[in-house]
Amino acid sequence: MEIPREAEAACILIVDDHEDNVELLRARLESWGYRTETAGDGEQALEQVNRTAPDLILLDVMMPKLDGIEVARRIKGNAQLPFIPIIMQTALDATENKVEGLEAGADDYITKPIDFAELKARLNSMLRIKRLQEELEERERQLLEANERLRYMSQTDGLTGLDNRRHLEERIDEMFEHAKRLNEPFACVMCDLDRFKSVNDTYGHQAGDAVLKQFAKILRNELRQIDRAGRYGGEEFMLLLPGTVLDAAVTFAERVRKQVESHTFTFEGASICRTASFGVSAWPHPRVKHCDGLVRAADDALYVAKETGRNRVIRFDGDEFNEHQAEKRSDESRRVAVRESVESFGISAELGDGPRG
Ligand code: GH3
Ligand code: MG
Ligand code: MG
Repeated sequence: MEIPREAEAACILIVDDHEDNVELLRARLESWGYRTETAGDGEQALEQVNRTAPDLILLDVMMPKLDGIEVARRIKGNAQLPFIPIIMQTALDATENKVEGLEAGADDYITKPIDFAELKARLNSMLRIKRLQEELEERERQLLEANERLRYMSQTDGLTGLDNRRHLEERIDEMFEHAKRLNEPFACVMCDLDRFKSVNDTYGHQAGDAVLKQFAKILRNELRQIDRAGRYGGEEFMLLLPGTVLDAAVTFAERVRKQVESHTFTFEGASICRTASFGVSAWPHPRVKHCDGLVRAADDALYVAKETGRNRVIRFDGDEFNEHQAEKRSDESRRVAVRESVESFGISAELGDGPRG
């Protein structure tokens, strides 16, 4: 007899308590090219299935101790197992057995005495279904993998592997809401590499990229598992520290600052030293009402760090921050006063812009 294509390597487990039946089936199945395994009772069948799952089970219903119905129920109830088609062997007149067997999870049945042509057709059809099922599972797995890759790419900065800005913004909203709900502190650190443009100008853009990657690695090493770090813009990074008060966030930023200061960035044999500036804010704080305010506060503090010499950590609403803000305000009011006095002499501010027609 010709070997069915889909059955070439299929292994069929024959379960029957009558040795003669087992031998008869085994001889026939092997003559069709199938591999076979055998079990003389339900328990043995379960053991064998758990050891190596066959491609199909030809299962007798009437067996002492554990009958075929129970064996089918246990196999189909075991989520660890792959899909194994079960064909029940039932007596011709046992309609009840057939219904019970199908309900227990059997996929098909064949009546005894077995008609071998029918058995062959049923085996073929069940093995075809199994193959389709496996193809479907494989496609589903590939789809899940592709989705996971897409999700990762849409949330990650390609250069540094940290969160990208869009993802950071989603994160910070969630984390801030979470902190408020639990009434737990939440800190935000903005940091920016100092004079980074000169890295590109001196060593080239690729060296700049290498510095950004190494900088991200320093951040990653310093962060706890629950913290998040992301690339906010070109050479500007944002760190989110849940459960962290302002003092602790400043200490943390200071530690990172020192790490960066003492680190030698390398690129193709060149050693590059750089520093970074940090602005730190935290909630709860009387002047930080919402998430945007938290980010703005850290950003304002970073601005002050840059203005006051770089390679510094500035805390929002700290003495240095407030002094600088006060200076800025008095500069601004001086400028306004000068403009007003100029205007009071009837000279327009645009006067100097060009000749009058
Ligand atoms: P400051 O201390 O004021 O921050 O000075 P800076 O030079 O770091 O800042 P500036 O904003 O003047 O320049 C930032 C530079 O960062 C300019 C831009 O070309 C560079 N940059 C931004 N993104 C990337 C990147 O992905 N790779 C590289 N190599 N350079 C980048
Ligand atoms: Mg910079
Ligand atoms: Mg910048």
